[in-house]
Amino acid sequence: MANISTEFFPEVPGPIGFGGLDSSDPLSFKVYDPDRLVLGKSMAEHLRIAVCYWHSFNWAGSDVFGEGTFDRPWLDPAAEPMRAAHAKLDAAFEFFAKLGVPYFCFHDIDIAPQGDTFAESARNLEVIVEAAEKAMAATGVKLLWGTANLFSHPRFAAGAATNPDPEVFAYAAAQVRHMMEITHRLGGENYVLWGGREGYETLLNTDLAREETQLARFLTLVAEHKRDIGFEGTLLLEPKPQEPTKHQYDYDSATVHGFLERHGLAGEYKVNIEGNHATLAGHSFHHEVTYAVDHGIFGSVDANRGDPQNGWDTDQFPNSVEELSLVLFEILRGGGFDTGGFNFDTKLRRQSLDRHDLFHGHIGGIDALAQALLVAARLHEEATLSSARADRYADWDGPLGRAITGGEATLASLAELVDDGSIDPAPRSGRQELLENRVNQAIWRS
Ligand code: XLS
Ligand code: NI
Ligand code: NI
Repeated sequence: MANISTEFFPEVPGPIGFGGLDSSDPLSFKVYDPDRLVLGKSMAEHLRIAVCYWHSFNWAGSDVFGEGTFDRPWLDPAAEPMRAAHAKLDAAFEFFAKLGVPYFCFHDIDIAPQGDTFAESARNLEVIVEAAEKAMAATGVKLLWGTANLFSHPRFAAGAATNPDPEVFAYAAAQVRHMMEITHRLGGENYVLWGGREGYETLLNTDLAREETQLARFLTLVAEHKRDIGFEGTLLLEPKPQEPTKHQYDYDSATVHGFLERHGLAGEYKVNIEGNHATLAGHSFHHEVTYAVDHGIFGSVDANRGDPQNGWDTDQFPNSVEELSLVLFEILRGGGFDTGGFNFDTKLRRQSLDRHDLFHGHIGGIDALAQALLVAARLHEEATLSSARADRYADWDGPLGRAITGGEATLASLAELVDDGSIDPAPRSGRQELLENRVNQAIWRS
């Protein structure tokens, strides 16, 4: 196992610098220049990049057909678990610092080994969190969000909050309570709940209404605990339509929104939107972000992408400037991130074996986001899309529009206007192709 005092990435000397498009150094940013001002804010402040602990440091590259392929010595089952956890933490913080990003994210079981009892797991976690606190202070890397893993252990096979066994609900509550407190202690800016197994495998044994009530109860307890401990970060739910369950209750942003409204939780939670989850739900990444921004529930983003030929969560590094430009455009339209950011919930491909590949994946994804930010800023400055939208709805600010939305108009009063011929609407062009061209031109010119 790697000696904890030696570097894991010795060939990467220091923080990845800005090299510009003419640099031939693959270990340099081509577009991301953290201090560069865009619309009055630095790129770093706009993008608030985080690295995720789980895929990058706690996954050996296994898939359902084969074992791990990556060089992650601390994942060797023969390694002493606490020593391995320290080695993993050292490598992770070395990576965060050398990549030069401001944030990281983790689940409880990513960083500390699970013990035979809850108390032992909690003690292990406390020890590693203390080491993480020191590493954060030494590197200046901050916590974007923490979360509890309520899906890997066999006890969660039938869900956590939605489990038919209330003892599993209680166990999940204990785990979340502990992780919320740790997130608070580490100065985390958000707390995430991804309901990986809050769903069903078959309706034949599932009571949908009961499971929904249980989930609402759980999320209410979490919101109450947030107040009890004085955590001022944002609570985030992460929508996903399925996988590992056949159907997940947090299907997409609109489903989560309806759930929150139904259970008196509106205002307590926002959403953490993941690119690949959006496409799994049959939406675009653009759609999910726009829905959340327009309904006041936009919180944070798990930046990644799927593969259009695969129907599962491949969690690839984001690399489409076209897709990300529209995502960034909507985020800027909503005023930018508050406590959220772009977390790289991304997995290397199984054949990406070199230690450097982790840098290449992140560097490319961060550059794609930076370029998309430039495009989005240009679209804002040119007001291309905002003026087209405003023009399209302008008549709703006129007397007829105001009478309808203000509640003065009735079906009868509207029918009267149509009957006497004073209303005879002429169809107008939506000008989609023109707008698509404008977006492309902004991409080409940025
Ligand atoms: C899995 C999710 C997971 C969450 C955190 O699909 O994206 O990684 O982000 O539990
Ligand atoms: Ni995610
Ligand atoms: Ni995912």
